[in-house]
Amino acid sequence: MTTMTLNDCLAYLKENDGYLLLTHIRPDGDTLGSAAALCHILRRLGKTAWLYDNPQITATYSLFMDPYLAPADFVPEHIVAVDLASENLFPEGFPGNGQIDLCIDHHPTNAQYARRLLCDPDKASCGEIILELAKLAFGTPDKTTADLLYIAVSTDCGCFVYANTRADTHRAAAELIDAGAEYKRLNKLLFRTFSYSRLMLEGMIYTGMKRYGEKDCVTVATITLEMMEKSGATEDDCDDLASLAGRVAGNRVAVTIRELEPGLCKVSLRSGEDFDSAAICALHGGGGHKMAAGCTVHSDPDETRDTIVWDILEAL
Ligand SMILES: [Mn+2]
Repeated sequence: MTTMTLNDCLAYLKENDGYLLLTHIRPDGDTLGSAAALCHILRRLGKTAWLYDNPQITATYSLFMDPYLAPADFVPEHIVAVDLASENLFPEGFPGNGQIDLCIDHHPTNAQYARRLLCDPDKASCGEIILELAKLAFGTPDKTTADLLYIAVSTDCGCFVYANTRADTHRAAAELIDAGAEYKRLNKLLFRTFSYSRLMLEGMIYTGMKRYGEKDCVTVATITLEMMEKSGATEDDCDDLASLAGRVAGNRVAVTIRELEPGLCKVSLRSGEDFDSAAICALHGGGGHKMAAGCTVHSDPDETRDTIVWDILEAL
């Protein structure tokens, strides 16, 4: 494995041709926007480049990705993984034994599975690394690059509110807006538009929230199979449900219980730094980080709630 600088990386991309760009499983705005922007940049450099046709691209993003999706008969010469931290995150249908020539990533946990690696863990999004490449290649990104990279940068920091947001993240966004990114249209589409089913499901989740402990500091949100069916929600509508319970003012521990099948529930915990969510989940064979952890419990949602809430109240 060779570690690359931006200059090395651009030289490598200019030297070769026939690129297939990989996005990760359950693709988000960063992997898709970054890979599509890189694809566009490579084409501007006169190269043949396509995105692997990731079967899990959701409706919101497919419009932007369509011009770049590889035809079935494309035979790549070089494979580049984008925002893809380890081999178990390869997209559905991609052979796991494929040799990856280059990986461009921002995860500090990158598993160094590719022959060459350009990784900058100080960046909030992979899009910010691709922006640097675009600037190195052309001085300034064109409008298409700017739109695609705005999707990447803004989604990975939750529209500039997640803890990974830095001054540099805002600076990158400002550069993209200066380069013509349609940020108003994209913000509306990406952050202020939801499917009707998602909103119905959220309504049911809020209605069913329960609170426990001193000053009601433990909030429990439950998503049952019945709620999924009634709302018409699919997996695409279930992004970030674990953050809803934590929105309640005064909350210290947010518990989200999702019924996966009858008698089996997935539990997600979110807390501040003053509570060890991972320790609670470890009691049930799960784990994670202090402020975000998860486990699965073999019982129905009500019983799962009673068990987990008991454990949390004991620990508080
Ligand atoms: Mn990312």
